[in-house]
Amino acid sequence: MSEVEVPESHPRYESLLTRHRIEAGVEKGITSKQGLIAQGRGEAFDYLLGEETTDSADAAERVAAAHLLLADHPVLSINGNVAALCPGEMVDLADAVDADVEVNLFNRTDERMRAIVDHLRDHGADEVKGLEADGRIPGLDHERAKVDADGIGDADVVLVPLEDGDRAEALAEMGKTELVIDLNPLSRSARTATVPIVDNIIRAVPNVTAHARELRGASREELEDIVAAFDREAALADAERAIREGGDD
Ligand code: PTJ
Repeated sequence: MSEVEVPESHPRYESLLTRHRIEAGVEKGITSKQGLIAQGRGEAFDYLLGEETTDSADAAERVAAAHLLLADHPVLSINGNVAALCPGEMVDLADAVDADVEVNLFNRTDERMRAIVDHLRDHGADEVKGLEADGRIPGLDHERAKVDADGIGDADVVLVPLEDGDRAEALAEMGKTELVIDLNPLSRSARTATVPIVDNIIRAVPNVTAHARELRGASREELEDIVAAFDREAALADAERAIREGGDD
């Protein structure tokens, strides 16, 4: 038995663990109630994908790692679902690519902001951005637009997992390279991303970190070649095909 009262050999172990973490996140005041709905939506797509990282998602995760390594100022954006599902893994990725982490909420309240910052510190983060909120994303209403001017405001590459479509679009319009993790290949977030990663965040983040560690010795030219070879339309089409056909071939 582990964190959840189900043996790891259970065929739906990962899915049950994910649900448990989101539920615990709501109880701790980290995750919003809407986060439960978002989780249910994601879970349905993951079920259709066979709850596995497809070859195409793995390739996108490698491209995301290359972008993060090439970036001048990479920032990992953290919302209430991300904080509940993989806080330590996000901190580990930030270490691997020398990125900032910033809490950025759709349903922003001071209590949730502080709870998430503390939760990330408990999982090893030194500095967590987001409380300053002295920058704005143009074109969004007040609360959702708040960012740190020296965080997401200044970033050239942003990882935005489980984002709502409006804000993903607004960030893309600011000219930022957007790496999106979203199990729905038809979502606006995935469709506006420079690199759409159609995979469960629980699998995706540790895999981006593993790729980043493996690519750390690569030259700038090699990383640029990896980035240039990526075809986002093909990645989205692969994901949609995998969902319709029930996982990888
Ligand atoms: O914490 P907050 O206030 O910032 O709110 C965060 C949520 C997630 C509630 C908010 O951003 C929201 O409402 O998002 P949406 O519009 O429901 O979109 C979430 C997307 O993430 C959907 O397309 C889901 O399919 C996808 N998703 C859900 N769980 C996962 C996921 N993708 C990858 N891994 C998951 N575990």
